[in-house]
Amino acid sequence: MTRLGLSDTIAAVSTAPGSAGVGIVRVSGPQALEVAGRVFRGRRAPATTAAGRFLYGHFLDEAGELLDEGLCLVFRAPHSYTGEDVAELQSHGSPAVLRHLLAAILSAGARAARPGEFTLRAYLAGRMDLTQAEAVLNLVGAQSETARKQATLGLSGALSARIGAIQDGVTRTLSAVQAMLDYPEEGVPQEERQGPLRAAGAQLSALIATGRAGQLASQGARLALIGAPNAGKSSLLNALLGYERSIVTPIPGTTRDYLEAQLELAGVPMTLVDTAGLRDTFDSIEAAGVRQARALAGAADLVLRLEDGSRPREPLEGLPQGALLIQTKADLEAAWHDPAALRVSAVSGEGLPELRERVRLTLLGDAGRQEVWLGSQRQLDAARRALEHVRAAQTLPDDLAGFELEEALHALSEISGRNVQDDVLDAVFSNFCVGK
Ligand SMILES: Nc1nc2c(ncn2[C@@H]2O[C@H](COP(=O)(O)OP(=O)(O)O)[C@@H](O)[C@H]2O)c(=O)[nH]1
Ligand SMILES: [Mg+2]
Repeated sequence: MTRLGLSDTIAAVSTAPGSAGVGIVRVSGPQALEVAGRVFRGRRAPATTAAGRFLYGHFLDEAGELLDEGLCLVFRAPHSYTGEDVAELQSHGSPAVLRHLLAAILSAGARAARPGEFTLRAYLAGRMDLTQAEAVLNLVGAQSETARKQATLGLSGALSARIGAIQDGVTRTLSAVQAMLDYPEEGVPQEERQGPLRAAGAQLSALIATGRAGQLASQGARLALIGAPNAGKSSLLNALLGYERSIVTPIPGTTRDYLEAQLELAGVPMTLVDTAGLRDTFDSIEAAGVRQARALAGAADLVLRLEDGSRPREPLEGLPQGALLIQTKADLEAAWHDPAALRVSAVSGEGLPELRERVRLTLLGDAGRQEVWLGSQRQLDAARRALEHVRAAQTLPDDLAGFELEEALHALSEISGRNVQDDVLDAVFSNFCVGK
């Protein structure tokens, strides 16, 4: 269904729902300027206006009644976002006006755009590849500085360039292998195949390592504070947030429910989860909280395991692997020493910068050192498949290696979208909102 319907003209409200100063209805397709002209009255008609100009005028509904005043921006193919003729109608950002204006445009001959259809058209017109289209999606949804930066890089084509370099290496090796099959007596040395393939494998591994970081940066990470009662969980939550979100008392078992707070930590949007202290208890409400805390620990991207540094240690059991050990109350005299523990104080603030840095390193790992990250699960899956084929090619005889290299190239070209089925496109673009 994706490739059909490209000859028609589509329209949608492109600004977010709700009231705003300005709202935009976008119209794209061969009839865009004519359709816009049927709902817009200005000094000239959009269809006779030069590309890159805007008109001031009035918007009218189907009955010819005044809807609003505003602007009509005129773009002509191929110099527009979609590569088609585009009219952008800017009215006041009133949901009522925009709804009516869109209805008027639809009865003037446009069809309602599907989610992501403007960007799909840009992709089909060759104005961007699939990594750039996905970067648009990530940019629109970016909730953190890191996510925004990565999306902007993706949009600039940096990820495509990185993939292209890997493709070049694999293609060169494939030609060498094929030449060897045609002229076996020439005997291309083994090293001529292994060197470039090792390089391609290393580049792919580095990119794959960024896949999780990319997802955490765009979707955010859940961080659970786990520990015995009075370990200082709620105090640490408040210290990281910079305000009193959670109740702190010297009475063990104060936090019986769990609570969440949002903050951006190390460029990643995080949900901090404060939980009930882990202990055996006869209080049925507190016991429910303890069960909940263990479940929250299991579901978190990272667990901070807090232990009171000023009291003798009591081991906590049943926590997920990979939890960060935090020794709290560093402003008091330490009752135990463990080189693995990070000492922090919610009172003096000591150790908090180190904690933030450790969280960043643990979640993003080496990805922090890579310039471009993979931007979607789809890209990650394809990169993993490409790596498998490259690795297989390293161990196989020439005729079979050639097949693996072709498969690797196929997977790589899926990332930039040179080689994808319609169902892949549908899956990508259906994640967009209408109007993008
Ligand atoms: N001196 C000191 N006391 C702390 C620190 N963090 C928490 N406390 C105290 O330890 C007690 C328990 O703290 P709380 O945050 O409620 O622990 P939770 O039960 O793990 O949530 C309270 O009396 C806090 O004032 C700290 O960094 N330094
Ligand atoms: Mg608490």
